Amino acid sequence: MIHPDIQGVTLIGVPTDVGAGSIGARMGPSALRVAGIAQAIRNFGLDVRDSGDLHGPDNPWEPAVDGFRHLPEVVRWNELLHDAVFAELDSGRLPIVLGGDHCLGIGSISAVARHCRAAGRKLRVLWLDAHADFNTAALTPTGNVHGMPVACLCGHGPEALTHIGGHVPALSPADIRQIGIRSVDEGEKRFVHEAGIEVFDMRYIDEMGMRHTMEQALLDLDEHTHLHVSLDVDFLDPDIAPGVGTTVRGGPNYREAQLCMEMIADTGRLASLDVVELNPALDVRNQTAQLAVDLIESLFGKSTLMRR
Ligand SMILES: [Mn+2]
Repeated sequence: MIHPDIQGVTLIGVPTDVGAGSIGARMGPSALRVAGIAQAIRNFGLDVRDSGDLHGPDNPWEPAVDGFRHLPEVVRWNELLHDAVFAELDSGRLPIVLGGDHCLGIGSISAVARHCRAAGRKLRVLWLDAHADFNTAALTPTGNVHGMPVACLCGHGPEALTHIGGHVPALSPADIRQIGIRSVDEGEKRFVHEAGIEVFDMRYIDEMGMRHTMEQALLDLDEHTHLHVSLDVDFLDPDIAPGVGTTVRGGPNYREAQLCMEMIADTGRLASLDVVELNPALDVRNQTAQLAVDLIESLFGKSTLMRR
């Protein structure tokens, strides 16, 4: 089940990997389309519009400058995405961002936050990821901006990125729940704690189970809450999701991932979604894209429940 106010769903392809450490995520939108994402959502009786791909700058594949790789290109793609996501939300539709790498979370979620401020909605962001993505130019070992979107959204980053959406910070750490985290740089770890982001790492999921984890992450949602899911495909265990540039062992397995999605669906508050970091060049027979579509079906309310 999605948010009851939603008029329809719009797919926004963002074929870029300017923020990533490997190339290939630019093919993510095509792979998700080939895996049948539009029809899968149409099967719920929803009006689905594929708005095609955004057109931004090429990936120059240069080393970092002042701690950032490809900053002008990252800024441009995120400005384009911000405008596209905001327009869809403004017309009452649920945008699905087909990434592209996770730097796109900046443009997408800054637009969601702006929409929520204008509409007087509360916002809850679920960041499903193996990484905290809370690096800064000073902390990052690589300069790849896909490791920085949460920091940028919380106001820590270059002005050209933190100001997208017109409000700094775009997001309060209190609005974010991170789930599945298992690879965080040392300095980044300290910074996440200082910021006060609530993190459900893999140790927590191992000890408490996915059910309890999701109950905690979804606590205090009400009818005015806009729920945004930012799904980095590296959230999933690489055994089931090999098509990612930054795989980390020990992620949620198939059933845990399904339960995670089903419990989000049960809230009936989903109102926007990013699917990012899918890298078809590293995939095996498009299985990771197919898995992503499978999980999105659960996110939209497909259930294996046999109970009445
Ligand atoms: Mn990520």
